Amino acid sequence: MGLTIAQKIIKAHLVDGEMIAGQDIGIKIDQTLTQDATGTMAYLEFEAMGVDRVKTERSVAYIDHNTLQTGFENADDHRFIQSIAKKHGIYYSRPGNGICHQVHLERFGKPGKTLIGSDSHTPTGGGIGMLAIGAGGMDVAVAMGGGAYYIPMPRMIRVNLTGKLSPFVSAKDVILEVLRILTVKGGVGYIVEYAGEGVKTLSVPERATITNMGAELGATTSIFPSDEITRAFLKAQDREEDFTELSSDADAVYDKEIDIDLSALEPMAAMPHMPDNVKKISDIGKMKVDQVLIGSCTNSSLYDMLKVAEIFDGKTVDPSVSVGIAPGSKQVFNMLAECGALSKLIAAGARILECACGPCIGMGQSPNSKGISLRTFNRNFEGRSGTADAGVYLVSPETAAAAALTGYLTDPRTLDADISKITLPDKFLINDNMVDAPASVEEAKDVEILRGPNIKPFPKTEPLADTISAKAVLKVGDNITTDHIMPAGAKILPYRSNIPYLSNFCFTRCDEQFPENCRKEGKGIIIGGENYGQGSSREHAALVPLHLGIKAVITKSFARIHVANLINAGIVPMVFKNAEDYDKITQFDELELPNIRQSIENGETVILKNITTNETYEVVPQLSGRSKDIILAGGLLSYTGLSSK
Ligand code: MIC
Ligand code: SF4
Repeated sequence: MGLTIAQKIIKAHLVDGEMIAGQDIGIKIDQTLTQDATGTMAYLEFEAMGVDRVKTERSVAYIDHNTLQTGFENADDHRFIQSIAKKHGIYYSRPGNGICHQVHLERFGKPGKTLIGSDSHTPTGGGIGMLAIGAGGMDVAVAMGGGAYYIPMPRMIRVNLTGKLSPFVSAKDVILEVLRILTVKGGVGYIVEYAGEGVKTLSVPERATITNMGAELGATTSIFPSDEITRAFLKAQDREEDFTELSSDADAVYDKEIDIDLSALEPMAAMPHMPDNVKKISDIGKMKVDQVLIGSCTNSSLYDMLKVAEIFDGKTVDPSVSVGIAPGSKQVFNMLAECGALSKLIAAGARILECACGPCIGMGQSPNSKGISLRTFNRNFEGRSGTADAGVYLVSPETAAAAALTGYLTDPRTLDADISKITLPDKFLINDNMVDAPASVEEAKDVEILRGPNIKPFPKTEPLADTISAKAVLKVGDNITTDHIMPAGAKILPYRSNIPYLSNFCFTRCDEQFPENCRKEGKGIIIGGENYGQGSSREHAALVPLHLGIKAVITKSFARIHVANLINAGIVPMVFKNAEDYDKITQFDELELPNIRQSIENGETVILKNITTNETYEVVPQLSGRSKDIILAGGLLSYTGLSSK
């Protein structure tokens, strides 16, 4: 039987398990990336492992999330990461060099290699045929130390692309269409592979937009073939030697297939407050827009920026709209400046932001009250923009630019600009002077780790108790995101290295009293609906509940990275055997999980007693061989003998 592209890469990296869908496999990791908001924790964990030098082919630490620096905290964290990178063999991409995924695609990603990153949009690398997966910080730390990365062997979805995108219809519209079809939970347990004639009509930055936002499907990752277009991109990045051709076998078997005719697509938007709430711009109709933001790891390539510059050329942005633009990397920014496109953006009245995540993670540029914000980003979760009642629409750069000029949601096909002549350069501007190489093994001994007062130890874990008795301190509905669990934004993000402080904000978007209730009770169980924990890879969404005494999370289903983070933190993830039992539990019911330890040891379902109502339900631990042992030990660090106790 033939293999898909992803299966070929997995096969070449398999170190544990068998490639049987749903069963745990361990794969060797060639490259890792971290960003600063998850990086401090990942490096504290790496330090705890006592490994001198990373064992990967390439590990890169990026600074791109926490660049607002409203106090000493972030600058201290940057210095910590810089020093630890230097000491342990990790390349360090300085603040100002750009968003991790954009820079990694440009300068480091390689077709056929494996990459895990402590950020859910790591699949951007799939745009050049890399098996690039988002993971929790602890998993990245283990991979840096040479350990395998464990995932359930994914199933495969094939997206057959035919035709060619029409002018002003964009790669963003392709992924919005996939989201419309599959929804935010449709990709859980799958790798999405793009195939068909339409593939060769898409450039690498366009492919990367699609694999990037594939994260919103809940998929393990997304991947494109590596072909002549990939070769041309790598050659233009002066690294043709990194190219390998990759395609699926003609008789490869997929579990699901979707057909998309690129020629039939229209400009679309994901409406508030979910990336799969997708409608055609023409169906949404006329709508006043208050803010337009162009950038983020989804749509900040040179290609995207050049299109916007062309649309803006000689025009002025509407007086009622605030327009912000953040190029994705220093390479993009620099090239925009050199070719004069930056001047067109400035002249039109755009507010040029630093090349970083910025407003995508709520670091500034919050919209006005009840404001309508059009963004080229990938997430529009409620409140993520920093304005609780704002409505965020996710759109292509073309659609964003059109609204910037008219002040209204506008079908970009009505614009009188010609963007068809824009192509990628044969040669990108190569200047890696913002990437610091690590110290040599000899010099590394003398590198001092610079630790600011913002860095606090991570919470203590304990081996799993025989029986858990605790109240249902919180009950939430479907599609709870990690932004609900552990919000980000300018006020909170600087404290990513300070779990005790962060705990004051845990779940407050759902229940203001949550931290208080947990502290009062000292322990608790969370009850959730479908797709609990979707979105970010932030392990803080597990570490902070752990700090607040959460012992178990019982839901209808989980998102992939979050369930792994819960296990790593020693919190037991379980799903209701009968989904209707979810309805029978009320907040503050007294619950008990008798003999949970033994049931997990024996691989049995667990009994959940509702002491308040005198009912009994069955719940199924989301654990396999290795993760069972991790939970019994009280989390990954205890399992590897490295607990902070
Ligand atoms: C995000 O887009 O939510 C983030 C911020 O990039 C996160 C990581 C984080 O929470 O630090 C992600 O997507 O993993
Ligand atoms: Fe940064 Fe936004 Fe991309 Fe997350 S989604 S990595 S915050 S740009």
